[in-house]
Amino acid sequence: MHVIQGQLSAEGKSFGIVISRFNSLVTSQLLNGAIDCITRHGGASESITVAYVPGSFEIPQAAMAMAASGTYDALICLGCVIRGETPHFDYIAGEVTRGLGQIALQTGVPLGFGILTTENLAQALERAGAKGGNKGWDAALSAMELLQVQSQLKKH
Ligand code: INI
Repeated sequence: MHVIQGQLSAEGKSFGIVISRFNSLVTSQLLNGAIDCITRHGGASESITVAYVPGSFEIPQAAMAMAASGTYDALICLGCVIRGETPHFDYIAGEVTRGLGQIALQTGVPLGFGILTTENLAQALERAGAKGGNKGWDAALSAMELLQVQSQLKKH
């Protein structure tokens, strides 16, 4: 039996992080979580590049450029879309999710999805370093694990 499992290690790997400035109160905490996760798993802070974009709608465009550059072993995308009084939320949340899914499949670059989609600010803050954990940390860990799974699949 062959079992392929990703080691949780960031040693020697380079990471590209795309972060939205919109709702920066929340996204800055997601960024702290992602960086903390990478460095506590052996990654070097010099191997992390952070690209800021205006809002979540722009995240896929920057992520695509980073993925196409071939410079990064894995990408982590961080954003926060909070529901308002209009259908705007649904369009942005749908586009960023669809766009990042496409980039992940088309480029094969491991991509951690750290986009919060919440009903209100309290729910977002809960998931950005409070009782709901830190989804930036989780996205970094997922990208790292997938990167290691892919490298084992290539060797297998
Ligand atoms: N961008 C977000 O990241 N989160 C939001 O909640 C949000 N809302 O609600 O409007 C948001 N809008 C900006 C959007 O992502 C683009 O930056 C903007 O439309 C310019 O293209």
